[in-house]
Amino acid sequence: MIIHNEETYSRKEMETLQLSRLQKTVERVYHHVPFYQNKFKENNIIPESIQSIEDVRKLPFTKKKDLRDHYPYGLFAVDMKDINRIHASSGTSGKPTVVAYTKNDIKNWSEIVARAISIAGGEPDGIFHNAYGYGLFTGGLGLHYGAEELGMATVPISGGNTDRQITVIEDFQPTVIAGTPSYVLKIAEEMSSQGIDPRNNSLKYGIFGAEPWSEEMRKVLEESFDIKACDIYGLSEVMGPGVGMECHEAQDGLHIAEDHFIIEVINPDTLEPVADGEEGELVFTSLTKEAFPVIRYRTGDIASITREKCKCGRTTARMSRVKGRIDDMLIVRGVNVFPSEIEHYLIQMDELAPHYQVHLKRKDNLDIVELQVELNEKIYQKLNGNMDHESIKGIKKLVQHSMKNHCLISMNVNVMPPRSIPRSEGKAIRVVDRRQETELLQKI
Ligand code: DLL
Repeated sequence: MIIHNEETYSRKEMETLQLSRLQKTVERVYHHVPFYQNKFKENNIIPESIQSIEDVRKLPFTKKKDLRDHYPYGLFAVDMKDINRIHASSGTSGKPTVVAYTKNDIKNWSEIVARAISIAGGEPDGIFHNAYGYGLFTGGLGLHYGAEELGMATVPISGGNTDRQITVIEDFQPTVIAGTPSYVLKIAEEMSSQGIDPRNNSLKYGIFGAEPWSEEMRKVLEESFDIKACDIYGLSEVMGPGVGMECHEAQDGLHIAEDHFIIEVINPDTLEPVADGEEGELVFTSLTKEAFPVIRYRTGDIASITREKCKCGRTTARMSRVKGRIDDMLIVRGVNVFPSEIEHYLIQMDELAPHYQVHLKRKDNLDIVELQVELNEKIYQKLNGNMDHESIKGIKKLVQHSMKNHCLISMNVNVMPPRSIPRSEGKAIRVVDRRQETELLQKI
């Protein structure tokens, strides 16, 4: 196990390093990004205002809208001649957000991801099967450069073409697999359906993230492949994958690369900090980025943090699993629920496969929730594929009951045959929100 110096710093050592890097970052954006300079001036801030690490709270927040408003290059802090790489996030609504890296940024990012892979159990002499999508998405190239930096033999297979993924896993003998948990689960499912035992291969560790996933999904993935599965977190605006990484020793929260980012957790309504251990919105300030520094970026992701030393020996702050994005939270008849909470309970039901989708419609000004679940393959075989069988009604009632009990929402449940819910090759689509559309249709 390689533990880097910075990962075991005392709080004081870490904060001293963070303060000097924060001062440089504030100086940089003040002089090179008019958006930040204007915002700082509105708040009476000059670079010299930052004298202690707590002073970060004097700085104004940055939101996704600010990035969109300056599409594509308006928030870059260096000239285009110094930009080495550009990525963009998919942008489900409107324009994507565009981010950039200098040569030095790529070097830092690669080192951060190399560190993350080794936190998760990866070793330089291993083989890295990278099933994250390559392209504008930061997942593919981010993990690729990190794995190479660590010295692993890196297989840039990208997402999709599941048959080829299986052949490569069988033939190339990877030790680590990385991808979205939903897609890697699809690989396991496909292997089983081809009569290949996914437990019977060279894989030892899984690095999964880019979408919310539950503790129960971890168990499913670990058992499916006989691996240790760890959570990786990140977002393009802040850097990409590697901002946080769970260690394979404790699997108890994601270690934040605090030498490169300041993490805060705030109440999204009052914008005040919440106590350690309490859930809130994650906010990040970059400390070493040159091309695209971000100041107090509001991620929209809900999690909590702890600063207690981890069993693995690292002292860096750890964030909990991300429950979901505030935007993805379902608010149904006054009750708030995240898809990851639905997943938590669904996966515990042996009758079902670990796939689901929530469909939202609107009728007579009321939200209607339909939860689509899939019957487990073995039960389906037992019933000879008869989906009208009495026991299907029983399963439906069971799911309805569990959702009402645990998530406090009444749902229409649709139990579907195995493999009916679309699988994704990247981030899974858990919620299909047709409320606006169905409301409009009713009005016509
Ligand atoms: O998803 C970066 C990434 C790539 C992370 C590969 C991990 C592995 P974006 O496409 O910009 O970047 O999406 C960022 O995805 O704000 C979260 O809402 C969500 N997300 C990322 N990692 C996790 C995770 C990449 N481990 C957005 N758990 C973030 C839950 C995650 N949600």
